Amino acid sequence: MEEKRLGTCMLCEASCGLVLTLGNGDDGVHKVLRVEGDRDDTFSRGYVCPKATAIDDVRLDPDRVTEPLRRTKSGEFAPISWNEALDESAERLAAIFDRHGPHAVATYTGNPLVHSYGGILGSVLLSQGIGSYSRFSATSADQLPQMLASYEVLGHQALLPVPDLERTRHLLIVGGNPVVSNGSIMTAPGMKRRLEEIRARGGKVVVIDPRRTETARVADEHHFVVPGSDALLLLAMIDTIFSESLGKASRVGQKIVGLEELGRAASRFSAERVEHAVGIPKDTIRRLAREHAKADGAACYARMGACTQEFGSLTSWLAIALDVVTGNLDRPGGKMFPTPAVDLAKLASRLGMRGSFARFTSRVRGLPEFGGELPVATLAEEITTEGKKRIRGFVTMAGNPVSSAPNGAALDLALPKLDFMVSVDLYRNETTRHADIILPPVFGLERDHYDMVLYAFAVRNVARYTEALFPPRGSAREDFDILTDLALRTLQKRKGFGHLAQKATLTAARALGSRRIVDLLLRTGPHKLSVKSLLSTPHGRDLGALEPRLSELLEGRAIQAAPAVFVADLARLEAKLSEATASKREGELLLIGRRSLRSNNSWMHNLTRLTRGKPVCTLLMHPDDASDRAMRSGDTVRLRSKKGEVTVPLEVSDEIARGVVSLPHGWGQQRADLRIAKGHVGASVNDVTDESFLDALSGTAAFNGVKVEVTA
Ligand SMILES: Nc1nc2c(c(=O)[nH]1)N[C@H]1C(S)=C(S)[C@@H](COP(=O)(O)OP(=O)(O)OC[C@H]3O[C@@H](n4cnc5c(=O)[nH]c(N)nc54)[C@H](O)[C@@H]3O)O[C@H]1N2
Ligand SMILES: Nc1nc2c(c(=O)[nH]1)N[C@H]1C(S)=C(S)[C@@H](COP(=O)(O)OP(=O)(O)OC[C@H]3O[C@@H](n4cnc5c(=O)[nH]c(N)nc54)[C@H](O)[C@@H]3O)O[C@H]1N2
Ligand code: SF4
Ligand SMILES: [Mo]
Repeated sequence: MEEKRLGTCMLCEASCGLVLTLGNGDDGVHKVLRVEGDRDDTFSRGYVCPKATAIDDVRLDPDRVTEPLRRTKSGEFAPISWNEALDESAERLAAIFDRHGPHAVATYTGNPLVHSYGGILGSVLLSQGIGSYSRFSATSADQLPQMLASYEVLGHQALLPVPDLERTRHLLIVGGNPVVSNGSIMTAPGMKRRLEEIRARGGKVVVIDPRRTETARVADEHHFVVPGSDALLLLAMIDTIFSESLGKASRVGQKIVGLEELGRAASRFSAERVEHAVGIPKDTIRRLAREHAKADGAACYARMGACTQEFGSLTSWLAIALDVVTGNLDRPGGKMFPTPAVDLAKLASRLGMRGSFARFTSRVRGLPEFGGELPVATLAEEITTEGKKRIRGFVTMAGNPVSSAPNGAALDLALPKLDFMVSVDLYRNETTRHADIILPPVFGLERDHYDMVLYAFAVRNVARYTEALFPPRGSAREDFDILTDLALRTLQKRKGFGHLAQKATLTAARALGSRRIVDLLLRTGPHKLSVKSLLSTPHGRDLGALEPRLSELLEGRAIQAAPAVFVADLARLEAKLSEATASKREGELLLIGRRSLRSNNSWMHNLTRLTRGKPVCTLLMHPDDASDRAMRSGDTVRLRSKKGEVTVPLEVSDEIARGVVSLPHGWGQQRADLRIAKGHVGASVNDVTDESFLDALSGTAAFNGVKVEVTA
């Protein structure tokens, strides 16, 4: 018998509503037989991408871990009971804490937990509860510079402004490919249609990217840019706005400090001066500035490519500054702040937790803390470098840093040096294969879903709650339950009688359970909703267009247009500008990343449905660069940096700028225990990226702009 049920896709940030046909397959297994977009969903309106069709394949993947596993002496994994697994993990972690102190146990939170309310709550409760001073996450391989920009400019790391996509007349996309990524820190299902709608109402979409991306192809204009030069471009645009008196900052309606200083700083980087380094002619830079300033609602959207590069923090700052100067911050059609039904940023504000930067630094390399976390680029050396505070115990949650951190190969070599490692994950991936114990979580349709984090970045105020459709496979448990249980047991096994507040918090959280916590957050949130009320509107609740709310969020603070840390970092940019005019080394190319619609970071490659067809992990190269090297599409080439080398197939195309090559991340599962993924062509780009090539200000990995050579 077949039945139709509603669900939410949690594979990326778009949060599409799904209509799922459940029934028994030919193999007799109860499963999802068909996945369709929910046309009645108030937000996604029927949109889905190919990944959604594979959502149940992950649940049923024969390689999925469904019982707790312990690594035996011979290196194989053998099933054990939950009680044994949790107790042993807690005991080993507690012993390391007691013996070596709070730096010696590290935690790493991976990307998928953002898509699970229980997971995100559980990971925060664990990292803070056990009292680790060595916290890491994918943030420092991703959006950290954007959070730092918000922290410095607006005084709160979680106040990330979002383009008002439904009303904007001018969207400048710098280093994002939303048609493929489906939008990031800009939750909006159906990105292609939404971009087309901007154009249909007479607006304009401009893309700045070293590759003519899928997004560039639906835009009005695309400009190739030299990787890592976006800060120069934005400074030159801001300079044009100041020098031609096009600014309208007063329209923001808030106290703004540092505007003059911003103008002075920008005046050092005129369009004439930077055009060569940026690769865009000065007249075009000026025109882009004028169009941005004059549009009736403009937004500068800067994302991954703008963050994970040498000047990620400067670029992220200038992307906000451009919208401040042109009076587009907090304005309909500009960049705005959603009012989510669970308003975590507001809650954090009330608790005085607006973020922090450089309160302390990492032991080995002195990289700055951000929001209590250290950059993942320094994780491997914190494990391998001797000293009292060396990391000896490690907890990973939904992460795969061997594949996702810069120079993951070094981490692959470092992890065996740990005294103990426990991982909460669906798979024995490149990272978790090093764990002593793996704890299996439920996945996707096995749990309730409410997008607690991503609705805070939605281009419309919306809410949708869907319930679990399947029981857990094997003995898998909710991330929330695993993480809070592990934290509590670890504290209980520590010597002495301390940590009373943490124990009380964890006990209370466990007693409530994640669903009741979300319910409480919904009830006390700005829209006064509840799980029950959301369940009565299964196609989602439209809570209206974004509304100006910056004054409420600033709580009396002024906007800092020219924060001192960024102004000081301009010296580094200045040095780069001088270097750019000097000639580069013979044969040198700049490596950038790429995402594919059918792939999700490092972990959906074990599914036949998504991976058949031509290989995705190819090195893109411009025809002129290829002919210089007498190379052709299909050749197997060697990609080499100062950190490592991989062998990958070449794809020659003029969609990539001359002097630039592109390889997607997350491939090269040869190291993992994944039968299908092992067989794919490709390699891990992070065997080539460099843990010392960073946005030096924030410590964020610079995946884009890595100097490489390509040989036959
Ligand atoms: N070179 C290069 N490197 C990059 C990037 C790049 O563009 N270029 N992108 C960076 C970015 S933006 C990110 S976000 C990171 C991602 O990097 P990570 O967050 O480190 O890793 P993922 O590849 O997302 O792997 C996630 C793991 O979580 C598991 N998982 C999935 N769902 C669940 C769940 O519900 N619970 C639990 N417990 N586990 C689950 C999966 O099985 C998988 O093993 O990579 C970064 N690395
Ligand atoms: N299908 C799919 N969707 C995903 C993911 C996935 O793996 N697959 N991952 C999810 C995650 S974790 C994230 S963080 C988001 C990321 O979402 P996006 O930021 O939209 O995704 P990317 O494809 O990484 O886009 C980065 C763009 O920056 C460009 N770029 C590289 N270097 C530079 C530079 O120096 N300057 C400029 N201007 N551009 C540059 C690249 O060519 C690329 O087009 O996507 C999410 N959605
Ligand atoms: S865009 Fe695709 S992966 Fe993302 S939520 Fe929608 S269906 Fe899922
Ligand atoms: Mo990400």
